[in-house]
Amino acid sequence: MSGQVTLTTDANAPVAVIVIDNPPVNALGPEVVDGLSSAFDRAERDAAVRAIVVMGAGRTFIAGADIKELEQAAWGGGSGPPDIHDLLARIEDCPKPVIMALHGTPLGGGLELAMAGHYRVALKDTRMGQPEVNLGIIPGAEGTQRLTRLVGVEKAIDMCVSGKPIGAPEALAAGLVDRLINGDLREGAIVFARDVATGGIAHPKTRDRRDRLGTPESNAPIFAAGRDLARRTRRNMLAPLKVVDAIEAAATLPFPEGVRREKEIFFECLRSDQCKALVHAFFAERAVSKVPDVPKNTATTPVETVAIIGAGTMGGGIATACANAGLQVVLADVGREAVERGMAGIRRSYESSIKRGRLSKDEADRRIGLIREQVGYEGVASADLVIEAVFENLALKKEVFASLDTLAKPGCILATNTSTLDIDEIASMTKRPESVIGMHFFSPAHVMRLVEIVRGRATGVNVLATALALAKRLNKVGVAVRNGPGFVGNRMMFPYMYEAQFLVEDGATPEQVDRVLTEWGMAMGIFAVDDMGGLDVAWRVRQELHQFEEPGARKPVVADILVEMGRLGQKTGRGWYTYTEDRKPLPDPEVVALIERTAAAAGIARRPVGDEEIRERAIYALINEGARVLEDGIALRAADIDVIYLTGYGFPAYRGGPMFCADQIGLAKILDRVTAFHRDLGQRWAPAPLLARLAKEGSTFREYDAARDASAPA
Ligand code: 3H9
Repeated sequence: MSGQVTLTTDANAPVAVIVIDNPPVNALGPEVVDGLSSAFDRAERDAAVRAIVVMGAGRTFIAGADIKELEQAAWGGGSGPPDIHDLLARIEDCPKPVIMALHGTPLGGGLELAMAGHYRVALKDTRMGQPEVNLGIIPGAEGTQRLTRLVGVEKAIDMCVSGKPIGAPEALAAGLVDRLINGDLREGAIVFARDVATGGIAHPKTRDRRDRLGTPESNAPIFAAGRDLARRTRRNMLAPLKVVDAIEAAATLPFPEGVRREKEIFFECLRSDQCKALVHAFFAERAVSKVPDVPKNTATTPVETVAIIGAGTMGGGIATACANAGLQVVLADVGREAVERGMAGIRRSYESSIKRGRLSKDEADRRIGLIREQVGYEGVASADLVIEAVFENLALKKEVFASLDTLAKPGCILATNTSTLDIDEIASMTKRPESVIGMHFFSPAHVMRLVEIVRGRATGVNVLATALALAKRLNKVGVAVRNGPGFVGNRMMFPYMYEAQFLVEDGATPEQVDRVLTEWGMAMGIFAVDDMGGLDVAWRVRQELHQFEEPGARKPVVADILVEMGRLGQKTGRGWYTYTEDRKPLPDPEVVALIERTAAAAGIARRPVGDEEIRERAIYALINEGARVLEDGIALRAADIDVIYLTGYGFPAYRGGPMFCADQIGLAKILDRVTAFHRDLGQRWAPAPLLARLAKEGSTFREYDAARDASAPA
């Protein structure tokens, strides 16, 4: 046995209890596997033991294979996750009943191990599943074979394609769990073990079951629907389609052959770029909260009441996010009408959650009850933290901060939701610049996971730590960035958006650009995004950013005219597209005619623009600016930029984020194209010095991050 697995025998019951203790999540590393083998040796040999319970110490049963080992294997190093096929066979063949006692999040290899036991019991709040597709792989420890046998083809497809865990009551109904335990899990599992050990019954082996596997005729439409689900919901991804193949093998082949097929597919997926990208995204998301000069034990300000200034769409979304996290909220605006409109929007959003079955009416009412309406800003006096979400206009924000400074209590943190403006200038209006910080939420703020947390020159480390902790409490991903026009996300977004607009002026159409970008994997095309956000909003931001543009640089010529025409996007039913009642975008010949006219007037000779040019100009514009953002120190790591784009801008997770994707394409190739665009299209394409340097050294952004992390103080 190892230190990570212990075995004790319950004195009153002839039951051995094996406990896995490998914090933080009891990942299935080699020591755990060896420890389990030895523990089973002992428990089997001990004649006094009549049954064996396996459980996890701490917060969870095994939450899967160790993803660090998967990562090494994906990159061609290390021996990969331990091979547990022999262990699974010996558990299933154990002559004594094996009861898996589940709590927390038995996921991936953890659930696979549990399914090799003869029985599973679980605490009611346990959440279990096969999330491997989220890492670009499929279950590789017989999970596709056993899960299908336990819950049937349809449910197995649903769980493995979505990767979403299910709760214990659902698992009980599906046949994945045999009993729910109220109270103490260990005690409950021992009672269950005693019952089955004395029952004189044969203990079920999952691998021998065929009763839920269906027939080729009954399964054919289920597999077709499963593949359709994978294509629709996990666009362009390999693993979700491949997992259906593995489940089909479970339904059609004898168990050992099904396992062989699963193994082949597992390794095919493990070696894919998608797996590397998704594993990168997993660790990158967890690394963002580690900011070198903000140690883990930094004191934070307790936050129970948050005041939101500005009851518009953004303010309403932030208020909802705070109420969802159980915080007291003051929703303030200058006029009664604005506050009432904001509150009505919040109510509508909760009603829609009730309609979709996501929330009970009681729970929605409880959350709405946490939000207090306030006309004027006096209500901020009770707040521990204020989030200003008024119009994107520097003069207005400065005015608001001057008055917040006089009204908020000492120690209260003053955050601005600005998406582009200078935090230091805003902070300069207060006598507490150390308490001023940016918390840039993304719309809709109660849905989108990203919060860019912007440190000003004077922002205190404890204020930053508090903002990061608040983001976590709101179930969001907070990424610390430095102050600078547009911070990280929008600074990169503008060259990308401009380039898309130049592409249509040069000869493409909004529809073509959006099609190319969505086919490439972006959640939405950039013109659809602009229409959703509001062309007037982008216009306002452009006015603030013009001061940072190179004199004489090319500027888009069509967008301003659309704003003048009142084509503000979805909210006016017309923008780059025309919208149907149900907000479906339709290409608008009037817009194409306008583009042609405006381009001609500006002396631009339109020409056919190919899809490849669109892909390169749009994505490389993003990457080139990303390299500048990194070199300027606005982002701490390339991986932080990736997280920002994955969680806030609809960048496809299976490409790992713009900087990871750049590494995959090859920095030398990108530099080559950027240099050519610089020659042909002008100064805006000047290669970012960091991109040029890394490309010339044959290096990557990943190596750049690793070198910086290694030199950062521990
Ligand atoms: C698999 O099992 C393949 C098999 O089919 C076949 C094998 C042959 N490994 O998320 P948190 C770390 S694939 C290594 O902040 P939470 C994480 O990095 C795997 N490390 O906590 C973090 O470290 P740090 C299938 C892991 O409470 C710390 O734990 N399983 C692993 O919000 C806390 O994590 C999955 O995909 C791991 N497996 O959420 C499950 N898991 O503190 C992936 C976590 O240094 N994990 N860490 O930053 C999760 O979904 C969540 O972490 C979990 C906890 C729900 C478990």
